[in-house]
Amino acid sequence: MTTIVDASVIVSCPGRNFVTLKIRTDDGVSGVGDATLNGRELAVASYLRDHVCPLLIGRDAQRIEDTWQYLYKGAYWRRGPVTMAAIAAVDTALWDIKGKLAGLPVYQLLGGRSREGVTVYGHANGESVAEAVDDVARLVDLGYRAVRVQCGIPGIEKMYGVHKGSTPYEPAGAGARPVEATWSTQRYLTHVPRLFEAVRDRFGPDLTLLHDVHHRLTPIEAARLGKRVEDYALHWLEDPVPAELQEGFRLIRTHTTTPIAVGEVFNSIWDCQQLVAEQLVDFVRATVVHAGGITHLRRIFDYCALYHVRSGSHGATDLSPVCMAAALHLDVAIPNFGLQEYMPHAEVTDEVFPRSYRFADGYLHPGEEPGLGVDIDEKLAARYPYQPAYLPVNRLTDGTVHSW
Ligand code: GCO
Ligand code: MG
Repeated sequence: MTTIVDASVIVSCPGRNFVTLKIRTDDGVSGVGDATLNGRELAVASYLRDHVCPLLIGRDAQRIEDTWQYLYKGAYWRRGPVTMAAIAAVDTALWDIKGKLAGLPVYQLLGGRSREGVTVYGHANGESVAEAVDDVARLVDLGYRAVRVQCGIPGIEKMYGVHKGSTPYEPAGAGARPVEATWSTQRYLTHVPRLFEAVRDRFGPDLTLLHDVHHRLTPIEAARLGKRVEDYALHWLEDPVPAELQEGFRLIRTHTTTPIAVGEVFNSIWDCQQLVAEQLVDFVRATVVHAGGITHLRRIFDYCALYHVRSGSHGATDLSPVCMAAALHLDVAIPNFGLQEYMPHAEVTDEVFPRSYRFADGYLHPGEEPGLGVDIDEKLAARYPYQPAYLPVNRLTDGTVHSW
């Protein structure tokens, strides 16, 4: 038996806030897990420190499934982003430890490779359609095979997904309160088809294109948008509507053949149970940190496979390199992988999280190191203390709060 002797939570802000769990064993082997929940980081840190870490001491580090069940069923209060991020961190760290003890990269423990590399999509954006089209060219030159495209909408300030400069896009703003943005569905629906017409004109039919609606439409509005962009053959239209009402997607499905991706905010299999069983979506975007770790995410994707639904995991910069490493081991192993989002982290983030995964020719590769191939430099992390930061709040022009 390999006994857990220590579990500590590291909250740091190298470029942005991250919560990282480190578990140590009596064998001297340690593992890391990501527990970052953008804008609510300290809630997960407390859940771990105050309620989970003390329970881990003395447990067998090799019993991953049993520990998952112990934390999920044992809490009595099931699901929810805070609980599931905390369980995810423990689960991820235990897979890392198991890999190191076995001397194998985690993907080997998951059944081995199903593909040579993990196809990723990058983010292109611009204030205008012309700027966004040029940004697509930049990504194509970097070797990306799939590109998500967002652009500014005339009359809408601070549009989601659009930013200036070469630093990675970061929606969370530093400060004690969220910034506020405004929204107009009418303007958005008129403009987006022009963007994709221009992108297809310049790049032709072969480039894989995606777009993120970021939960802002109603089902019938989303159906209209999906229909309008059918000729531009999007690989997926992401989060067209907020997904609490799973049956709402029936309306979208009835009207359009544009594929739908959903689920970056999902934290359990139950969030997509109906969406998948009724084949109302094509890609599920749940990821390791927010959906209960490798153990639960694999369960979600296995379930998806029964219904022709593929993975399309979230990979924004608020998921730490620990989460990305874990996602890549799963991506490379599962039979129904679809696509992986990739937003490179800031240099300072990569310094704090030394990692073996690498980008080449449009693919990410998890690397061959035992475990996940990622760690946290705790001394360096301590130089970047937590800074309050929130995701924006969105309002209609009359002041009504709208989904951001
Ligand atoms: C994406 C996401 C992000 C989220 C962010 C929230 O598709 O990458 O929508 O941009 O807004 O991860 O924390
Ligand atoms: Mg998204």
